[in-house]
Amino acid sequence: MLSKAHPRYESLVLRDKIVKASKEGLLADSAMIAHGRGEAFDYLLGEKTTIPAKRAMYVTVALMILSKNPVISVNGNTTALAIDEIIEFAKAVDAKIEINLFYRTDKRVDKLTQLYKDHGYPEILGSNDDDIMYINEIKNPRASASKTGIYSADTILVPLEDGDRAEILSKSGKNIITIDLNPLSRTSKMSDVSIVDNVVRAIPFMTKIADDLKSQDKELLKGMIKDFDNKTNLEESLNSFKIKEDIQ
Ligand code: PTJ
Repeated sequence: MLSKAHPRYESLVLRDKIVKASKEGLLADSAMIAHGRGEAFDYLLGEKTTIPAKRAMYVTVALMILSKNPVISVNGNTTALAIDEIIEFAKAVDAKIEINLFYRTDKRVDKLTQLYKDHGYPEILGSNDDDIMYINEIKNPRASASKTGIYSADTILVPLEDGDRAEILSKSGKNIITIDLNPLSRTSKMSDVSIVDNVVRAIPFMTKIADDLKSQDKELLKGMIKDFDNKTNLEESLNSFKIKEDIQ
């Protein structure tokens, strides 16, 4: 049993979630490596949501509200860390959720599909029964997508992504948004909007602001999107990292 008094309590809770999900067969073999990398970046970020991350999140929510068919792509890690928060956010912005795995196996897809059902979300896309198409006609699992979901989406939020699929998606002409703690990753560089933050902080923050933005004038939301420059914002995100600190 973890003690709340432990100085690294929050971080240990997330580790526990990942370990449990791994034992249940929900995760890719390399999921813990990905999580550890994220932890290291988050540590250097002070485990806080930065101003550039918030700016990117406002633009994300605006984009999702204005989109015709916004989709949230989920994998093993994102699900393990924030399944309920993702479902809540999808409802807040009227987006679909699709399982899209880098290391796709039928067994993992079935388990994840069942988990979303158990959490009150039976309409999950990307399951094994779904109508699978291929983005840009690339016949590899990284390009696979549900016909009514990612394949026909105009905006896709792909948290915690690998660079290859982000690249395939970004070439498809859709708006690609990522949440990745690594501002130097290929995914962060390839995306139209990159949120350099932990998914466990970013998703609930976006749910919180969705209500406010939904009541705003559409022209205001369009203006926010137009004024946003991902490269500049990524540079600002990179400058938020504490690479140098006094040892006390
Ligand atoms: O479930 P699958 O089969 O789709 O596989 C998922 C993983 C994550 C294993 C796969 O996509 C992968 O190997 O990803 P990468 O290339 O390791 O990239 C993951 C990125 O997410 C890295 O840049 C990490 O820094 C970042 N990351 C890790 N944990 C978090 C995170 N970003 C935001 N929040 C986190 N909690």
